[in-house]
Amino acid sequence: MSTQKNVAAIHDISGIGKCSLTVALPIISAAGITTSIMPTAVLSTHTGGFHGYTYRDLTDDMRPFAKHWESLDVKFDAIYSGYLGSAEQIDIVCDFIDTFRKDGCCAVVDPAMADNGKMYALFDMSFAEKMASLCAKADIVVPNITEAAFILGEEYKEGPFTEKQIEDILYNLVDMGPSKVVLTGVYFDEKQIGAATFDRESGKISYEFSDRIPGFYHGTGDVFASALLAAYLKKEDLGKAARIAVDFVYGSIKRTREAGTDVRFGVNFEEGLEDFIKSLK
Ligand code: PXL
Repeated sequence: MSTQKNVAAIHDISGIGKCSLTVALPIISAAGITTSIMPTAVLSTHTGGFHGYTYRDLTDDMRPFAKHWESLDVKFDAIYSGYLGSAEQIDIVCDFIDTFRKDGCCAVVDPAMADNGKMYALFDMSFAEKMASLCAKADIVVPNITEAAFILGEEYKEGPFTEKQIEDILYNLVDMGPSKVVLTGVYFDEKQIGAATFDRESGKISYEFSDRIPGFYHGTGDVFASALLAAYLKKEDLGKAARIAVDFVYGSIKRTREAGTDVRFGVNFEEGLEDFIKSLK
């Protein structure tokens, strides 16, 4: 009998828009993994394209949450952080990792803060610098191309990319501290897009692509990182986990495009969960 794995997921809850905890929880649970959640904020919707959203900051609850969890002697196989609302929340997550990362627990940081060359609403470049300090502490970082550039203090460049450009980004990120990187939004031509993975220990780089569907689909970074983490905990192979996550995101975007729904409301990942579960077997 195998023991069920446990992930501590630290992200916001956006009531509408399918991102952060509202995708992390169903996807990681579907993989048969326990998810312990620490909400960083509660919003009526995410901040990408909606106006008039509510924002309840939960920074003051985060340290008491961690203290209580510590008293319960809980163990995590992974700590997974995503959208964080402030520099103080980044400090809290750094301390959380110091407290709970033991016995093979890996810290996975999705520096969810930017896309398409721009920081998300509510963030500035000083936030990117602070996020770089959390990435340095992580075991695995999962940035998109924009986040990677901002974390490295480099200028954002649009693709198509060369292999050399992507590999330089992977090497530079690993030099900051994490032993593994999964970079999303990688493309060498207009037909395909996907992820590049790099594992410092094995020195292995892998590329996992799918056909490119035009347009911008909100929340796909969170769907990708959640599927990647779940698959990595099951398969223990970064390249295979990225392959599964790329296919899951591709299917989610395809269904959403075919349905013609407003992309601010997120992608239809739910109807891909059955195949996702099968791919983990
Ligand atoms: O990871 C995307 C995301 C998550 N949470 C909130 C957001 C966004 C992107 O805009 O606004 C609140």
